[in-house]
Amino acid sequence: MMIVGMPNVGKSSLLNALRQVGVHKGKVAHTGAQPGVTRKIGTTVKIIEGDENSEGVYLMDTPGVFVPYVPNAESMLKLALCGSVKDTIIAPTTLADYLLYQMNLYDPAIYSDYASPTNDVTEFLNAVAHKTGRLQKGGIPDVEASALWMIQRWRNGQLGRFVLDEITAEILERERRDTEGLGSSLNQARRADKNMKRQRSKRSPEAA
Ligand SMILES: Nc1nc2c(ncn2[C@@H]2O[C@H](COP(=O)(O)OP(=O)(O)OP(=O)(O)O)[C@@H](O)[C@H]2O)c(=O)[nH]1
Ligand SMILES: [Mg+2]
Repeated sequence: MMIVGMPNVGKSSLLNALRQVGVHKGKVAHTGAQPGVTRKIGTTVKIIEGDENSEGVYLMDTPGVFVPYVPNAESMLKLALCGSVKDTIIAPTTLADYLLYQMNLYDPAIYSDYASPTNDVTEFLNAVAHKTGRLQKGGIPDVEASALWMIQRWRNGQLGRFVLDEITAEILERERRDTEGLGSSLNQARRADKNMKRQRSKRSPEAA
């Protein structure tokens, strides 16, 4: 079997856990709290012993593969907040702004140790910086470090445990329709690409 999925979702951890439970052996795959820890397809790892009737079950770990299209900016922010993309891709203050929006939807009281309820990310990060001593020379709040710290705390489950997606029957239906549409437009794009290549090779066969 092959284990595939988005970066940093726990594929290698799952492989290690299945091996531990199945054949009582220790960790073989590297794991870590950043995307891109696994860099290539691993060798097969036995997770169920064989017997006279079967050869057992083997598992292969793979590097995370990011979705080819992210439908909108908010989905990208959610993925980044969950650690699917490297933290250098989106500015920490932008991510913290989105986290603040989500925490406010859930319950502003979850950050009451660091800041008063607010919708203003600058005000929020300034308060966090002062509260946690993240200050630069001259007492200037280090908003970037404060943003990264808050994001990390949220990822560790220390700022409320809630789902970023709003899940209702209506939303699920819309999502299903959107992905269906995406599938057919992807197929259309592939067909158009194939046609173009065919036309081109007809015009200049030596280039094909
Ligand atoms: N809370 C929680 N954390 C988990 C779980 N499984 C894995 N993790 C953590 O999630 C992080 C990523 O785990 P990995 O197993 O390295 O994820 P991956 O999918 O192999 O990541 P890439 O190889 O980078 O694509 C690590 O910090 C794990 O400790 C889980 O079930 N619950
Ligand atoms: Mg991995």
